[in-house]
Amino acid sequence: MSALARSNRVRRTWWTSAVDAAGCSAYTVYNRMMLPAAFAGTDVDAAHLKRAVQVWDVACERQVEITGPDADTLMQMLTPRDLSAIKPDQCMYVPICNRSGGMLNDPVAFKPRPDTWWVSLADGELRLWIEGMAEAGGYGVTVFEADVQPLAIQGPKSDELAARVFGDAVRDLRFFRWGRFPFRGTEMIVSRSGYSKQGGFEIYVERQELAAPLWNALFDAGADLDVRAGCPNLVERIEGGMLSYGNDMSDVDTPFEVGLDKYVQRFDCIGGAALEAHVSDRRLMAVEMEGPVPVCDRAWPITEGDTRLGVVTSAAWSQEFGCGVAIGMIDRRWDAGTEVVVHTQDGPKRARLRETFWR
Ligand code: THG
Repeated sequence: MSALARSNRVRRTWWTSAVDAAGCSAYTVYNRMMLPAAFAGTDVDAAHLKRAVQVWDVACERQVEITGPDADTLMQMLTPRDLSAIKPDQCMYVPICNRSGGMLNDPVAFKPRPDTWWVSLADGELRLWIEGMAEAGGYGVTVFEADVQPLAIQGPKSDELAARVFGDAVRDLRFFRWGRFPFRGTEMIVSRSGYSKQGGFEIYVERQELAAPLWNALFDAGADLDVRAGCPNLVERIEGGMLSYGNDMSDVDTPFEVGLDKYVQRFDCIGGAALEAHVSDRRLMAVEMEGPVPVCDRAWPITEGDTRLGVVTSAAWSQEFGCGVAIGMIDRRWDAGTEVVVHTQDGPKRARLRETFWR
């Protein structure tokens, strides 16, 4: 396999040198930025993530800052999720839809200050959409990409590691809550969140000069916890049913089709009328496959007999569960338990539709 060509256009993060030095073996590009994709290999990385603790350079989760007196009003126009009862220390997973109800992004959002939102983007062009909507609607806001780079701590030993660096109070953070915790005479925003089901935190680093000290502090404090550099893990995230924008959904899919129906709570937003009228005939499901599972770099058709009933959008081999784990977009007429065939670039694989993901 050939290497990723680097250039100025593919932005480095504050930790790219450290990530290279830690043995990153593959990168992908996310929001025009370097995102580590593997270290020792997806399987070894997954097993380590499930037993120890990892530090992830997720600076590519860019923060779009919306600030000004109309920030709340604009933010509520952008999502069908009801934001009115958000607590000051709460993070929210918010589907963002276009006028047809199609998914434009699935960010995490929170308010670091009153009148200010940070929208923590998945891969896409959402900043331009938000800037355009703010401009067209005459909202009293400023919209820009903030100079913030998140670093994640993920894995079962995350609490221990975070407590050693930020103090024991960080253990009391609840899921999807954030707080400010001391580091080197300043404070950092830390939330209990992250793109794995192993538990952990995300640190929103706001100053480049603190990036290397934080990285080093985590590795110094966690040596006996077997802390390693890691990254969002393909196998673990599919086992847990965590969706990847651009892979498992795009702007042709509505929140109802990608399992985010519970976040469609109001229709007085962009795309609301389309969502209210929408009748969907397909949905994302878990798909269990026989191996070996090749790299899923294209949609794989799923058939039952002569009928095509959907596509697999992400897949990997799970050592833990001893099967191929996959996410598919499936016609609603087919139920869990159906035996199907998945047509990969390496040939057909037997598979079965499942109601639930693996964790
Ligand atoms: N953290 C932050 N920003 C992000 C991501 C993140 N931006 C990009 C990408 N990840 C956005 N996508 C997701 C997808 C899933 C979740 C978070 C962001 C997630 N899901 C929880 C789950 O599936 O268990 C449920 C969350 C909820 O129900 O509220 O955490 O990871 N900062």
